[in-house]
Amino acid sequence: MKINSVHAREILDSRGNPTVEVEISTKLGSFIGVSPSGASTGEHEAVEKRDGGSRYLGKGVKKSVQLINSKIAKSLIGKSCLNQKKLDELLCLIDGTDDKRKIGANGIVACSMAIARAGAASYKKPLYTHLNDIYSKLYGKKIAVKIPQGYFNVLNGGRHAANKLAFQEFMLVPSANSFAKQLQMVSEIYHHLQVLLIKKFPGQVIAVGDEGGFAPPLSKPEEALNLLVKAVEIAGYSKKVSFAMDVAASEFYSERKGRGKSSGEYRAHKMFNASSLMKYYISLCEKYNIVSIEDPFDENAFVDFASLRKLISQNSNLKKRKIQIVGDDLTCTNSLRVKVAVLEESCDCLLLKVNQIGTVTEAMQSAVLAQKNGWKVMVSHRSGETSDTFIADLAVGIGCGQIKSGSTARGERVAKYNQLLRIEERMKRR
Ligand code: 2PG
Ligand code: MG
Repeated sequence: MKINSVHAREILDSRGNPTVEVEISTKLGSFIGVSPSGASTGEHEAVEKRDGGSRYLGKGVKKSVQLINSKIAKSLIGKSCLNQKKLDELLCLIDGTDDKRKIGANGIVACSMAIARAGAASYKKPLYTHLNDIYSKLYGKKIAVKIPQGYFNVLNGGRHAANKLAFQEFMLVPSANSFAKQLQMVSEIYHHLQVLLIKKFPGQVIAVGDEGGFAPPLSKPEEALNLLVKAVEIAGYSKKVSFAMDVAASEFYSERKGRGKSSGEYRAHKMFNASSLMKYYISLCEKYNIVSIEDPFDENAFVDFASLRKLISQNSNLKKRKIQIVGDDLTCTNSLRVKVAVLEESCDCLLLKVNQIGTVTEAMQSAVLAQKNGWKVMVSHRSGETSDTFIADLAVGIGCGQIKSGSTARGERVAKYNQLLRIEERMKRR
Protein backbone atom coordinates (compact mmCIF):
# COMPACT_ATOMS: atom_id res chain seq x y z
CA MET A 1 0.00 0.00 0.00
CA LYS A 2 1.61 3.20 -1.23
CA ILE A 3 2.11 6.33 0.83
CA ASN A 4 0.42 9.21 -1.00
CA SER A 5 1.27 12.10 1.27
CA VAL A 6 3.12 13.01 4.45
CA HIS A 7 2.15 16.09 6.40
CA ALA A 8 3.57 17.25 9.73
CA ARG A 9 2.15 19.96 11.97
CA GLU A 10 2.82 21.51 15.35
CA ILE A 11 0.21 20.76 18.04
CA LEU A 12 0.19 21.07 21.86
CA ASP A 13 0.83 18.35 24.42
CA SER A 14 -0.65 17.89 27.91
CA ARG A 15 1.79 20.38 29.45
CA GLY A 16 0.85 22.99 26.86
CA ASN A 17 4.12 22.61 24.96
CA PRO A 18 4.38 22.16 21.20
CA THR A 19 4.85 18.67 19.81
CA VAL A 20 5.02 17.08 16.36
CA GLU A 21 2.02 15.37 14.78
CA VAL A 22 2.42 13.58 11.45
CA GLU A 23 -0.36 12.52 9.11
CA ILE A 24 0.44 9.89 6.50
CA SER A 25 -2.14 9.09 3.88
CA THR A 26 -2.72 6.10 1.65
CA LYS A 27 -5.74 5.38 -0.48
CA LEU A 28 -7.44 4.03 2.67
CA GLY A 29 -7.32 7.35 4.52
CA SER A 30 -4.95 9.25 6.76
CA PHE A 31 -3.07 7.95 9.78
CA ILE A 32 -1.64 9.89 12.68
CA GLY A 33 1.55 9.63 14.69
CA VAL A 34 2.39 12.04 17.49
CA SER A 35 5.39 12.51 19.73
CA PRO A 36 5.20 12.56 23.53
CA SER A 37 7.82 14.42 25.58
CA GLY A 38 9.68 13.76 28.83
CA ALA A 39 10.58 16.08 31.71
CA SER A 40 13.00 13.79 33.52
CA THR A 41 14.80 12.91 30.32
CA GLY A 42 17.88 10.71 30.28
CA GLU A 43 21.08 12.29 28.98
CA HIS A 44 21.48 9.38 26.56
CA GLU A 45 18.10 9.78 24.88
CA ALA A 46 17.80 10.63 21.20
CA VAL A 47 17.53 14.39 20.74
CA GLU A 48 14.22 16.20 20.90
CA LYS A 49 14.52 19.04 18.40
CA ARG A 50 13.22 22.43 19.60
CA ASP A 51 13.35 25.71 17.64
CA GLY A 52 14.83 27.98 20.33
CA GLY A 53 14.15 31.73 20.20
CA SER A 54 11.19 33.38 21.89
CA ARG A 55 8.29 31.69 20.14
CA TYR A 56 6.66 29.22 22.59
CA LEU A 57 9.58 30.08 24.93
CA GLY A 58 11.93 28.31 22.57
CA LYS A 59 9.93 25.08 22.59
CA GLY A 60 8.43 25.33 19.09
CA VAL A 61 8.91 22.38 16.74
CA LYS A 62 8.52 24.13 13.38
CA LYS A 63 12.04 23.25 12.24
CA SER A 64 11.37 19.54 12.63
CA VAL A 65 7.94 19.96 11.01
CA GLN A 66 9.50 21.68 8.00
CA LEU A 67 12.13 18.97 7.55
CA ILE A 68 9.41 16.31 7.61
CA ASN A 69 7.27 18.20 5.10
CA SER A 70 10.23 18.55 2.74
CA LYS A 71 12.97 15.92 3.06
CA ILE A 72 11.04 13.08 4.70
CA ALA A 73 7.88 13.54 2.65
CA LYS A 74 9.94 13.41 -0.54
CA SER A 75 11.54 10.10 0.46
CA LEU A 76 8.43 8.39 1.85
CA ILE A 77 5.89 9.28 -0.84
CA GLY A 78 5.45 6.37 -3.24
CA LYS A 79 6.95 3.81 -0.80
CA SER A 80 4.92 0.97 0.68
CA CYS A 81 3.88 1.49 4.32
CA LEU A 82 3.99 -2.26 4.93
CA ASN A 83 7.70 -2.58 5.55
CA GLN A 84 8.10 -0.85 8.91
CA LYS A 85 11.72 -1.90 9.38
CA LYS A 86 12.85 -0.63 6.00
CA LEU A 87 11.05 2.69 6.40
CA ASP A 88 12.37 3.16 9.93
CA GLU A 89 15.88 2.54 8.60
CA LEU A 90 15.22 5.08 5.88
CA LEU A 91 14.12 7.65 8.49
CA CYS A 92 17.39 7.07 10.38
CA LEU A 93 19.35 7.37 7.15
CA ILE A 94 17.71 10.66 6.18
CA ASP A 95 18.53 12.06 9.61
CA GLY A 96 22.08 10.72 9.34
CA THR A 97 23.15 11.41 12.95
CA ASP A 98 23.52 8.87 15.75
CA ASP A 99 21.18 10.73 18.10
CA LYS A 100 18.63 12.00 15.54
CA ARG A 101 19.48 15.62 16.20
CA LYS A 102 19.01 16.73 12.60
CA ILE A 103 15.31 15.96 12.11
CA GLY A 104 14.71 15.40 15.84
CA ALA A 105 13.57 12.15 17.46
CA ASN A 106 10.25 13.91 18.14
CA GLY A 107 9.67 14.29 14.39
CA ILE A 108 10.98 10.86 13.48
CA VAL A 109 8.93 9.02 16.10
CA ALA A 110 5.73 10.66 14.87
CA CYS A 111 6.51 9.47 11.31
CA SER A 112 7.35 5.95 12.49
CA MET A 113 4.11 5.63 14.48
CA ALA A 114 2.01 6.98 11.59
CA ILE A 115 3.61 4.40 9.26
CA ALA A 116 2.66 1.61 11.69
CA ARG A 117 -0.95 2.80 11.74
CA ALA A 118 -1.07 3.02 7.95
CA GLY A 119 0.38 -0.50 7.76
CA ALA A 120 -2.21 -1.90 10.17
CA ALA A 121 -5.02 -0.39 8.12
CA SER A 122 -3.62 -1.84 4.89
CA TYR A 123 -3.66 -5.32 6.40
CA LYS A 124 -7.11 -4.57 7.82
CA LYS A 125 -5.78 -5.47 11.25
CA PRO A 126 -6.02 -3.74 14.60
CA LEU A 127 -2.82 -1.87 15.45
CA TYR A 128 -1.82 -4.29 18.22
CA THR A 129 -2.02 -7.26 15.83
CA HIS A 130 0.07 -5.49 13.21
CA LEU A 131 2.64 -4.52 15.86
CA ASN A 132 2.62 -8.13 17.04
CA ASP A 133 3.44 -9.34 13.52
CA ILE A 134 6.34 -6.88 13.28
CA TYR A 135 7.62 -7.81 16.74
CA SER A 136 7.36 -11.57 16.15
CA LYS A 137 9.38 -11.17 12.96
CA LEU A 138 12.10 -9.22 14.75
CA TYR A 139 12.11 -11.75 17.60
CA GLY A 140 12.34 -14.73 15.26
CA LYS A 141 9.32 -16.54 16.67
CA LYS A 142 5.61 -15.95 17.21
CA ILE A 143 5.06 -13.90 20.35
CA ALA A 144 1.67 -14.12 22.06
CA VAL A 145 -0.31 -10.89 22.46
CA LYS A 146 -1.10 -10.10 26.08
CA ILE A 147 -3.11 -7.60 28.11
CA PRO A 148 -0.57 -5.97 30.44
CA GLN A 149 -0.42 -5.48 34.18
CA GLY A 150 -0.89 -1.79 34.92
CA TYR A 151 1.53 0.24 37.04
CA PHE A 152 -0.60 3.24 38.06
CA ASN A 153 1.21 6.33 39.30
CA VAL A 154 -1.11 7.98 41.83
CA LEU A 155 1.33 10.14 43.81
CA ASN A 156 3.70 12.45 41.95
CA GLY A 157 6.97 14.04 43.01
CA GLY A 158 10.32 14.87 41.41
CA ARG A 159 10.18 16.78 38.15
CA HIS A 160 6.47 16.05 37.73
CA ALA A 161 5.28 18.04 40.74
CA ALA A 162 6.03 21.22 42.68
CA ASN A 163 6.28 19.48 46.08
CA LYS A 164 9.39 18.44 48.02
CA LEU A 165 9.09 14.74 47.28
CA ALA A 166 12.33 13.80 45.50
CA PHE A 167 11.15 10.37 44.34
CA GLN A 168 9.15 10.86 41.15
CA GLU A 169 6.42 8.20 41.07
CA PHE A 170 4.53 6.07 43.56
CA MET A 171 2.54 3.40 41.75
CA LEU A 172 -0.21 0.93 42.58
CA VAL A 173 0.08 -2.57 41.13
CA PRO A 174 -3.33 -4.24 41.49
CA SER A 175 -3.71 -7.94 40.89
CA ALA A 176 -6.94 -8.89 39.15
CA ASN A 177 -7.98 -11.23 36.42
CA SER A 178 -8.83 -8.50 33.93
CA PHE A 179 -7.57 -5.06 33.02
CA ALA A 180 -11.07 -3.69 33.58
CA LYS A 181 -10.94 -4.85 37.19
CA GLN A 182 -7.42 -3.42 37.68
CA LEU A 183 -8.68 -0.06 36.48
CA GLN A 184 -11.73 -0.16 38.72
CA MET A 185 -9.63 -1.00 41.78
CA VAL A 186 -7.18 1.83 41.17
CA SER A 187 -9.92 4.35 40.43
CA GLU A 188 -11.59 3.50 43.76
CA ILE A 189 -8.29 3.72 45.66
CA TYR A 190 -7.48 7.01 43.92
CA HIS A 191 -10.70 8.58 45.19
CA HIS A 192 -10.14 7.31 48.72
CA LEU A 193 -6.63 8.74 48.54
CA GLN A 194 -8.09 12.10 47.57
CA VAL A 195 -10.32 12.12 50.66
CA LEU A 196 -7.35 11.18 52.87
CA LEU A 197 -5.29 14.02 51.41
CA ILE A 198 -8.06 16.58 51.85
CA LYS A 199 -8.30 15.56 55.52
CA LYS A 200 -4.52 15.60 56.02
CA PHE A 201 -4.01 18.99 54.37
CA PRO A 202 -7.19 20.98 55.17
CA GLY A 203 -7.65 24.15 53.17
CA GLN A 204 -4.82 23.32 50.81
CA VAL A 205 -5.24 22.59 47.14
CA ILE A 206 -4.70 18.92 46.41
CA ALA A 207 -3.56 19.44 42.85
CA VAL A 208 -2.42 16.69 40.51
CA GLY A 209 1.01 16.40 38.93
CA ASP A 210 1.90 15.97 35.27
CA GLU A 211 0.85 12.33 35.24
CA GLY A 212 -2.49 12.75 36.98
CA GLY A 213 -1.34 11.52 40.39
CA PHE A 214 -1.82 13.78 43.40
CA ALA A 215 1.05 16.08 44.28
CA PRO A 216 0.52 16.86 47.98
CA PRO A 217 3.09 18.71 50.11
CA LEU A 218 4.98 15.60 51.21
CA SER A 219 8.71 15.17 51.38
CA LYS A 220 9.50 11.64 52.59
CA PRO A 221 8.80 8.49 50.56
CA GLU A 222 7.44 6.84 53.74
CA GLU A 223 4.71 9.49 53.97
CA ALA A 224 3.67 8.71 50.40
CA LEU A 225 3.76 4.95 50.92
CA ASN A 226 1.82 5.19 54.22
CA LEU A 227 -0.93 7.12 52.44
CA LEU A 228 -1.09 4.48 49.71
CA VAL A 229 -1.29 1.67 52.26
CA LYS A 230 -4.15 3.48 54.01
CA ALA A 231 -6.09 4.23 50.82
CA VAL A 232 -5.75 0.64 49.65
CA GLU A 233 -6.98 -0.57 53.04
CA ILE A 234 -10.03 1.74 53.02
CA ALA A 235 -10.87 0.53 49.52
CA GLY A 236 -10.76 -3.05 50.83
CA TYR A 237 -7.94 -4.28 48.57
CA SER A 238 -5.13 -4.76 51.11
CA LYS A 239 -4.01 -8.19 49.97
CA LYS A 240 -4.48 -7.44 46.29
CA VAL A 241 -2.32 -4.41 45.67
CA SER A 242 1.44 -4.02 45.75
CA PHE A 243 3.56 -0.93 45.17
CA ALA A 244 6.15 0.31 42.70
CA MET A 245 8.36 3.39 42.57
CA ASP A 246 10.12 5.31 39.84
CA VAL A 247 12.80 7.10 41.81
CA ALA A 248 14.27 8.88 38.74
CA ALA A 249 17.38 9.32 40.89
CA SER A 250 19.46 11.17 38.26
CA GLU A 251 17.28 14.19 38.94
CA PHE A 252 18.64 14.61 42.47
CA TYR A 253 22.14 13.26 41.95
CA SER A 254 25.30 15.29 41.74
CA GLU A 255 28.85 14.15 41.28
CA ARG A 256 31.47 15.30 43.74
CA LYS A 257 34.26 16.59 41.60
CA GLY A 258 37.51 14.65 41.52
CA ARG A 259 36.26 11.84 43.74
CA GLY A 260 35.44 9.22 41.13
CA LYS A 261 32.16 8.06 39.74
CA SER A 262 30.36 6.43 42.61
CA SER A 263 31.17 9.08 45.19
CA GLY A 264 28.28 11.30 44.14
CA GLU A 265 25.53 12.58 46.39
CA TYR A 266 21.79 12.06 46.25
CA ARG A 267 19.91 15.03 47.69
CA ALA A 268 16.47 13.62 48.54
CA HIS A 269 14.65 14.33 51.87
CA LYS A 270 18.16 13.93 53.28
CA MET A 271 21.60 13.36 51.83
CA PHE A 272 22.54 9.89 50.66
CA ASN A 273 25.49 8.31 48.93
CA ALA A 274 25.02 5.20 46.77
CA SER A 275 25.57 2.84 49.66
CA SER A 276 23.26 4.55 52.17
CA LEU A 277 20.59 4.94 49.47
CA MET A 278 20.87 1.23 48.77
CA LYS A 279 20.28 0.43 52.43
CA TYR A 280 17.35 2.83 52.46
CA TYR A 281 15.72 0.96 49.53
CA ILE A 282 16.13 -2.31 51.39
CA SER A 283 14.46 -0.84 54.46
CA LEU A 284 11.56 0.48 52.35
CA CYS A 285 11.13 -2.92 50.70
CA GLU A 286 11.12 -4.62 54.09
CA LYS A 287 8.43 -2.27 55.36
CA TYR A 288 6.20 -2.03 52.27
CA ASN A 289 5.12 -4.53 49.65
CA ILE A 290 7.23 -3.01 46.87
CA VAL A 291 7.63 -5.12 43.73
CA SER A 292 9.35 -2.77 41.28
CA ILE A 293 11.95 0.02 41.58
CA GLU A 294 12.84 2.09 38.52
CA ASP A 295 16.04 4.16 38.17
CA PRO A 296 17.16 3.78 41.80
CA PHE A 297 20.52 5.43 41.02
CA ASP A 298 22.08 7.86 38.57
CA GLU A 299 21.72 7.17 34.84
CA ASN A 300 25.34 6.03 34.52
CA ALA A 301 25.54 3.96 37.71
CA PHE A 302 25.34 0.49 36.09
CA VAL A 303 27.31 -1.01 38.97
CA ASP A 304 25.16 0.46 41.76
CA PHE A 305 22.04 -0.91 40.04
CA ALA A 306 23.69 -4.35 40.02
CA SER A 307 24.72 -4.10 43.68
CA LEU A 308 21.13 -3.34 44.69
CA ARG A 309 19.88 -6.39 42.81
CA LYS A 310 22.46 -8.51 44.58
CA LEU A 311 21.59 -7.10 47.97
CA ILE A 312 17.89 -7.85 47.40
CA SER A 313 18.63 -11.40 46.28
CA GLN A 314 20.74 -12.00 49.41
CA ASN A 315 18.14 -10.60 51.80
CA SER A 316 16.26 -13.46 53.44
CA ASN A 317 13.10 -11.33 53.89
CA LEU A 318 13.02 -10.14 50.29
CA LYS A 319 14.39 -12.84 48.06
CA LYS A 320 11.08 -14.69 47.81
CA ARG A 321 9.22 -11.57 46.66
CA LYS A 322 10.19 -10.78 43.09
CA ILE A 323 11.37 -7.17 43.18
CA GLN A 324 12.29 -6.02 39.70
CA ILE A 325 14.84 -3.31 39.02
CA VAL A 326 13.81 -1.25 36.01
CA GLY A 327 16.16 0.68 33.73
CA ASP A 328 14.80 3.89 32.22
CA ASP A 329 17.29 6.78 32.13
CA LEU A 330 19.99 4.12 32.53
CA THR A 331 19.09 2.29 29.33
CA CYS A 332 17.09 4.86 27.29
CA THR A 333 15.48 2.16 25.08
CA ASN A 334 18.88 2.00 23.38
CA SER A 335 20.12 -1.51 22.56
CA LEU A 336 23.76 -0.49 23.07
CA ARG A 337 23.01 0.57 26.64
CA VAL A 338 20.78 -2.47 27.22
CA LYS A 339 23.78 -4.62 26.23
CA VAL A 340 25.94 -2.95 28.89
CA ALA A 341 23.19 -3.37 31.50
CA VAL A 342 22.88 -7.05 30.58
CA LEU A 343 26.63 -7.58 31.00
CA GLU A 344 26.69 -5.71 34.30
CA GLU A 345 23.46 -7.42 35.47
CA SER A 346 22.11 -3.98 36.36
CA CYS A 347 18.41 -4.59 35.73
CA ASP A 348 15.84 -7.23 35.02
CA CYS A 349 13.24 -4.98 33.41
CA LEU A 350 13.51 -2.47 30.56
CA LEU A 351 11.32 0.61 30.47
CA LEU A 352 10.32 1.00 26.83
CA LYS A 353 9.69 4.49 25.44
CA VAL A 354 9.68 4.72 21.67
CA ASN A 355 10.63 8.41 21.59
CA GLN A 356 13.76 7.76 23.67
CA ILE A 357 15.29 6.07 20.63
CA GLY A 358 13.15 7.42 17.79
CA THR A 359 11.60 4.58 15.77
CA VAL A 360 9.20 1.71 16.44
CA THR A 361 11.70 -0.80 15.03
CA GLU A 362 14.63 0.33 17.19
CA ALA A 363 12.45 0.32 20.32
CA MET A 364 11.29 -3.20 19.48
CA GLN A 365 14.89 -4.30 18.91
CA SER A 366 15.76 -3.13 22.43
CA ALA A 367 12.76 -5.03 23.81
CA VAL A 368 13.80 -8.20 21.94
CA LEU A 369 17.31 -7.93 23.37
CA ALA A 370 15.94 -7.42 26.89
CA GLN A 371 13.48 -10.30 26.66
CA LYS A 372 16.03 -12.68 25.14
CA ASN A 373 18.20 -12.00 28.18
CA GLY A 374 15.41 -12.91 30.55
CA TRP A 375 14.32 -9.37 31.38
CA LYS A 376 10.77 -8.11 31.63
CA VAL A 377 9.69 -5.08 29.59
CA MET A 378 7.36 -2.27 30.72
CA VAL A 379 5.93 -0.04 28.00
CA SER A 380 5.73 3.58 29.16
CA HIS A 381 4.13 6.91 28.43
CA ARG A 382 6.01 10.21 28.90
CA SER A 383 5.10 12.93 31.38
CA GLY A 384 4.15 15.15 28.41
CA GLU A 385 1.50 13.29 26.40
CA THR A 386 -1.43 13.71 24.05
CA SER A 387 -4.61 11.67 23.84
CA ASP A 388 -2.81 9.29 21.45
CA THR A 389 -3.18 5.62 22.43
CA PHE A 390 -0.33 3.99 20.48
CA ILE A 391 1.44 2.63 23.58
CA ALA A 392 -1.62 0.62 24.65
CA ASP A 393 -1.49 -1.32 21.37
CA LEU A 394 2.29 -1.57 21.61
CA ALA A 395 2.19 -3.14 25.08
CA VAL A 396 -0.39 -5.72 23.95
CA GLY A 397 1.36 -6.29 20.61
CA ILE A 398 4.78 -7.13 22.05
CA GLY A 399 3.13 -9.21 24.78
CA CYS A 400 5.46 -7.79 27.43
CA GLY A 401 2.89 -7.88 30.21
CA GLN A 402 3.51 -4.45 31.78
CA ILE A 403 2.49 -0.84 31.10
CA LYS A 404 2.65 2.47 32.96
CA SER A 405 0.58 5.42 31.85
CA GLY A 406 0.13 7.48 34.99
CA SER A 407 -2.96 7.78 37.10
CA THR A 408 -6.62 6.99 36.53
CA ALA A 409 -7.32 10.69 35.98
CA ARG A 410 -6.47 13.23 33.22
CA GLY A 411 -7.58 12.56 29.68
CA GLU A 412 -4.17 11.89 28.16
CA ARG A 413 -3.46 9.24 30.85
CA VAL A 414 -6.79 7.41 30.80
CA ALA A 415 -6.86 7.44 26.98
CA LYS A 416 -4.32 4.60 27.02
CA TYR A 417 -6.12 2.67 29.74
CA ASN A 418 -9.45 3.08 27.93
CA GLN A 419 -7.85 1.71 24.76
CA LEU A 420 -6.73 -1.33 26.78
CA LEU A 421 -10.36 -1.82 27.85
CA ARG A 422 -11.38 -1.85 24.18
CA ILE A 423 -8.63 -4.28 23.23
CA GLU A 424 -9.45 -6.56 26.17
CA GLU A 425 -13.11 -6.61 25.17
CA ARG A 426 -12.20 -7.39 21.58
CA MET A 427 -9.82 -10.17 22.60
CA LYS A 428 -12.49 -11.75 24.80
CA ARG A 429 -14.97 -11.78 21.89
CA ARG A 430 -12.60 -13.85 19.78
C1 2PG B 1 9.71 8.31 33.55
C2 2PG B 1 8.80 9.14 32.68
C3 2PG B 1 7.39 8.67 32.59
P1 2PG B 1 9.42 11.49 31.82
O1 2PG B 1 10.67 8.84 34.12
O2 2PG B 1 9.56 7.11 33.62
O3 2PG B 1 6.76 8.47 33.80
O4 2PG B 1 8.89 10.51 32.96
O5 2PG B 1 8.54 11.31 30.65
O6 2PG B 1 9.33 12.88 32.43
O7 2PG B 1 10.83 11.09 31.51
MG1 MG C 1 11.45 6.78 34.72
